[in-house]
Parts: sequence; C-alpha cells; structure tokens
Amino acid sequence: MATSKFNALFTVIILPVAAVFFFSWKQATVDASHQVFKEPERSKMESPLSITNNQYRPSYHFRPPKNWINDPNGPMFYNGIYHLFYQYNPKGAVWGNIIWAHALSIDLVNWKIIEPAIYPTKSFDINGCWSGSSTILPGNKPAILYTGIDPHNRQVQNVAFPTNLSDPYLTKWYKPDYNPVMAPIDGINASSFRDPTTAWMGSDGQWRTVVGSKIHLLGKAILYKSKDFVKWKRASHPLHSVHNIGMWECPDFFPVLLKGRRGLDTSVNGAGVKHVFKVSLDMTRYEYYTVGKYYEHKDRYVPDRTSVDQKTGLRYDYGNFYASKTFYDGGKKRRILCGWSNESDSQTDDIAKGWAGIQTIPRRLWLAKNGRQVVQWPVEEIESLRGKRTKMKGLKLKQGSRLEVKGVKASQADVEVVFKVSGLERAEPFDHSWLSDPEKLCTQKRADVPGNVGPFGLLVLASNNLTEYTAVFFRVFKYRSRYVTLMCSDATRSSLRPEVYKPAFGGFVDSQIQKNGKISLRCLIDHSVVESFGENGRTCITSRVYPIVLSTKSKVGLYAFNHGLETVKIIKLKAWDMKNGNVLDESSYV
Ligand SMILES: *[C@@H]1O[C@H](CO)[C@@H](O)[C@H](O)[C@H]1NC(C)=O
Ligand SMILES: *[C@@H]1O[C@H](CO)[C@@H](O)[C@H](O)[C@H]1NC(C)=O
Ligand SMILES: *[C@@H]1O[C@H](CO)[C@@H](O)[C@H](O)[C@H]1NC(C)=O
Ligand SMILES: *[C@H]1O[C@@H](CO)[C@H](O)[C@@H](O)[C@@H]1NC(C)=O
Repeated sequence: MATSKFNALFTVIILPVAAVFFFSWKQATVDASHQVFKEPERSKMESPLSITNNQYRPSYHFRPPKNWINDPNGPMFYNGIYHLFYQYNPKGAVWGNIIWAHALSIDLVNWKIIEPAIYPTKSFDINGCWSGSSTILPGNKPAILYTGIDPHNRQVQNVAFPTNLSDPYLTKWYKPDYNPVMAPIDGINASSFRDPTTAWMGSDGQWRTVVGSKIHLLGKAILYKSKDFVKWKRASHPLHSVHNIGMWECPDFFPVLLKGRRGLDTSVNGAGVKHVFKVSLDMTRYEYYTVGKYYEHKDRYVPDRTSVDQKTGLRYDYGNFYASKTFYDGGKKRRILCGWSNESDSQTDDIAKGWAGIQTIPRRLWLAKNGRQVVQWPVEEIESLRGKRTKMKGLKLKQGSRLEVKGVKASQADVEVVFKVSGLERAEPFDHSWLSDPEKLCTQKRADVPGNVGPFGLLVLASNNLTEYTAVFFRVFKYRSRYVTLMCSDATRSSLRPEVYKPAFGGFVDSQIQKNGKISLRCLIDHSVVESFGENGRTCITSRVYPIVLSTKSKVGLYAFNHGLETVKIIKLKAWDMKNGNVLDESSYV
C-alpha cells in the first residue's frame, strides 16, 4: 500500500474542497419502481421548536449530509483504506429508493462520501439494492454479495466487483450478467431471503456464505457453497435455524480467538477458535448473538450451552442498534463492528431535519475471557477527537446527591468513570423472573426510584432545571450468594417533547463488582446520541434523545449521581470535549 494513496485521501479529507463529479446513475433509477414514501399528514401538534436548525445532528458520529440511511453494508479494509457502504435513500429522509452509498476513511473518524457504488441498473436489482457484505478474494480482489429486488419483487442474491482495481477508492462497481447467483427456488420464501454474509473459505477450498431467511416462524441461515464465487450451490441444510423467532435479517458469522483481543480473518477455524453467530430479528427489531462452535465438515454451527439462542439471549447493544456487521481489519489485526442507530423522533421531524439515521462509532470486538460473551470498545482512533479534559477523583456520592462535571462541553463529550460501591450485602433481593426482561426492569426501577445499592451513574444532556435528562446508571441486586448488576439507559425523562420515543433500555452486566466493588462506565455523548459502554464494554446501550435544551441557549449539564442508600465513590472520572469528525460529501448527488 503506497503512502501516496494515504496522503492523497488525507488531503481530500482535510481540505474542504468540493470536487464536483458528474455521473449517471440518476437517469438509470428514474424509471425503477420503488417503495415510494408518501408524505405523511403533518402532525396536528406542531413541535414547540424549530427542528431544522440541526441541534440534534451528531458531530462525530457518521451521519448523512442529508436523507435517510440504514444498514452498514460490506465494510472492509482494503489497501490502507476503510470502505463503508450503507443503505441510502437519495431522495428523502424516509426509507425508500434504496441504493449502496459509499464512504472512505483512513482513520474510521473522518469520512469522505464518493459516488454510490451499487444502484438499480439491471433486472436482478431493478427494484432495489439491499444489504450485503464484502469478501476479499485471492489475489487481493474485493467482491460484494448483495440482495437485489427483481422485477417480480423477489429477493435474489447478486455479486459485484470493482471495475478498476488500480483505483484506490474502488469507485465503480460492475455487476456481471450471470446474476443473480442465488435465487429463491426450492421452497425458499422470495420475500424473506436477504443479506448475504462475508464469505469464508473452508479447508476444502470452497467459499461459503449464509443468507437470512424464514419459513413461517422458523428463522434460518441458508448456507451456500461455491468453488469460484460465481456458481453457488445451496447446502442440504441451513448452517443454523431456530423455531418461533421469525425472519433473520443481516446474519453475521465470524471466528474469534478464545484468548486475546486479536481479530481473525473470516475464514480462520480450528483449535483456540470459537464462532459468533448474530442475527437481526425483524420481530423485535433488536439483534441477538450466540457464541458456539462451527463444525465445518457437517456444515453446522452449534451454540454453546451457555448461550441462550432466543429472544432473551445476548445482544451487542440493548438500545437503538440494528443491522450490524463486522469485518476483519487486516491493518490493525482486529475485528470491527459497525451498526445502524435509527432515530427516535417522528417521521415529520425527520423530514424537517432532512436526515435520518446514523452509524454508531465503530467498535473493536473480541471474546471475553470467560468465553461466553463478546466485549466491545470504541476504536482507539476516536480518542484523537478528544480535546479539553476535566478530571475528578476520590469523591463520595451520598444518597440523593448529584455532582456536576464542569469544564466540559456536555453536548459533545466522551466520559469515562469508575465507581466503587460499599455495602453490597445490603443490595435488594433479585426476583428470578426479572432476568428475561431487563428493559421492563429499567422501566420500573428508574433513576428516580431509590434503591439500596444504586441507582448510580451519569445524568447526561440535562437541562439546568433538570426537567430533561438521560440517565445512564447501574443498580445492584442480590440473588442467593451472588450479585446481579443491571445497566439502564433511561430516556423516559430525556425530552419534554411528548411525541418522541423515550424507552428505558436495559441489560444485565457480567461485572466484577462482587470482587472489588468497582464498576466502570463510558458514555459517548453527541447531541442526539448517547452511546454507553458498561464494565469496559461488556454491556452496551445506545439511546437516541431529543432534549429541548439543545435548541436553547441554556447550558447543557452533565452530572454523576447516586440515588441509592449506600454511598458510592467516584474512583476517577475523566471527561473530554469531543471535536467534530468530518463527513464530507463529494458525491454531488441530489
Ligand atoms: C484505473 O484507475 C487508475 C488510478 O486511479 C487510473 O489511472 C486509470 O486510468 C484507471 N483505468 C481506467 C480504465 O479507468
Ligand atoms: C414469506 O415472507 C413474507 C414476508 O415476510 C410473509 O408475509 C409470508 O408469510 C412468508 N411465507 C411463509 C410461508 O413463511
Ligand atoms: C426547564 O428548562 C426547559 C429548557 O431548558 C424549559 O423548556 C422549561 O420550561 C423549564 N421548566 C421549568 C419548570 O422551569
Ligand atoms: C427505531 O425507531 C423506534 C421508534 O420509532 C422503533 O420502535 C424501532 O423499532 C426502530 N428500530 C429499528 C431497528 O427499526
């Protein structure tokens, strides 16, 4: 990889030069039939504020310059450049007219959007270019597998390749005429057949990929194999399937090392390796994963007995996070997770804002030491945006106390805090039935409901008079001789605007609190985004919030709080102002 490529890209990223490209996809899509969005009736209740002045627009998360985005597609690291494709509606801030937009980065922080990579041109994708993945083939040749919507609105799988491998940006992609390479035949539901994964190669030299599907309520990961990436043959049974769960969207299947944080290329298998299988469940609009073993010779994935393979199972993120996808970054030898976070405001608001949807901060992902779950942490590159820092340590939070974190721009910050609790033995008893629904528990036991050990944590995006705040906090319960730690990201008080979606998200944390009383929390706050990492990334929750205070001149507050009987100590707290991450649009499409 030539440094000149880096420099060239970097120059384009840091210089606000709007190079104007002309390209012709627009004509090509004009006649296609799409799911066209109809302008909804204006809501009768007008918002008490103007939402067009971008107060909710994130400044360091990947966000579209305008219009709707959803799933990350085919992320990859290729010859020194990160490529992020994503589902995009070039015509508005609501879902529809879906194509693959294309952004480039050398640091996962600053992005340059170039022209769209894949858009309807052929019969096999004339009604839409939906999600898919990239695979790097032998000879360092990238390939994309994606779902096309054909003239009969059937979902089919297609392949696409870069037109010019010497172009460092891989700007143009072609779709061979032999597409589709996988069709919904032999009992596959043509309306439930989509989102092919990154392919992996087995020891027999054959490529494999899975496509998400369902029959009635049976969720399925249909397995295909190919010697040449051109002719794909369906295996006799799915890689994995689960009853009573419905459509599996955006499956992801990849190896992780039993020990250490190093990532693995998707084709690696063998001793010291486990596999992670993730699906996005259309039924709940949340994602679930299991850790297990991949038996290549049997073409089967079997989750470990410690992994719950149902809607009560593990999630990467217990909040607004969906359609995620990982990729292997061969540069830094790590596996990176990208995910979409949708808006929680109304469609009317989205139209007024002119944009909808963001990508969460890319997260490094590895298997926890206990082998039962994954751990996620924002990529280290994001720390390059940290500016002015404020620090606190050794402070005590008595019951009902609140401590302001001063000297930081609270609407755009990165906060890391370690708490220490005492008096664990006085934790409230835990009812076993609560295990299946942490979100419900967070709804009942909110930040303002006093407890014994907790609730304690952070109040973010708070108004001066505390009529608005988002509470990210922990609460510890006692169950027999053990402790159960609940983490909540409670948006119920996040905004005085009645029309926005304000759930109290929650997940349990496999914490070390029993050993030393300590628990950590990191929050990435970015206007309408609150992305939180409990216990060093063991439990993650993303909330989207729309406080009115962001549209006023008054100060936005950040506080540490404790509403539990037992005193909580802040071992250390660091908070940084965050600079903007650039998303430059050089695609010039309308
Ligand atoms: C391929 O890309 C290289 C590098 O950008 C460029 O110099 C060359 O002209 C391109 N070839 C074609 C056929 O477009
Ligand atoms: C096929 O998928 C569509 C779309 O989800 C669904 O409405 C239909 O019931 C499915 N048919 C079967 C047999 O599962
Ligand atoms: C509290 O502050 C918000 C905005 O910061 C304002 O809209 C609201 O009217 C205030 N409420 C009270 C009771 O002062
Ligand atoms: C995001 O928006 C909220 C509020 O409208 C919905 O309840 C969620 O289902 C939706 N999430 C996804 C993944 O679409």
